[in-house]
Amino acid sequence: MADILASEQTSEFSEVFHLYSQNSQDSLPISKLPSAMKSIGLFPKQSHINEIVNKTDPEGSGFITLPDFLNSMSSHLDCCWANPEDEIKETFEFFDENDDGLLSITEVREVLKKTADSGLNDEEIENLVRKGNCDEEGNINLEEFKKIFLDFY
Ligand SMILES: [Ca+2]
Repeated sequence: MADILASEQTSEFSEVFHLYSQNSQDSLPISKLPSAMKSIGLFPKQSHINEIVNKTDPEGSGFITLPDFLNSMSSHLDCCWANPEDEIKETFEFFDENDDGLLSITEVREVLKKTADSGLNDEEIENLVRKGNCDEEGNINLEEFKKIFLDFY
């Protein structure tokens, strides 16, 4: 599938691959995969990551090779080559039950817990929540919510 990628994309993806694989030239640690994808404009959900890992690293080595990386990126362009902002707005509105355009910190925590199929623990959620600037009442608006969420992605 990599041959359907424009050569420009291929070189961009290779560059990112090498950037994130720093210590080992030929393989990218799976743990760096989300960051690598994010830096090429993909916003994969944890389920996408899992799918890639299952396909490319069935023996659980914890690494992904460059050809596998390129193949995975080309087959995932459709599903995650997207700006997640619309999805974030929808999520925000869904949890903003009283429609005042604000979410309480408690609500944000719930959102992160429910949407995070990444197994974030309480401490990680807490760190994400703290990144958003809330007002005196502890409410957070859509802009701040986006910041939290984009970091989370
Ligand atoms: Ca509200």
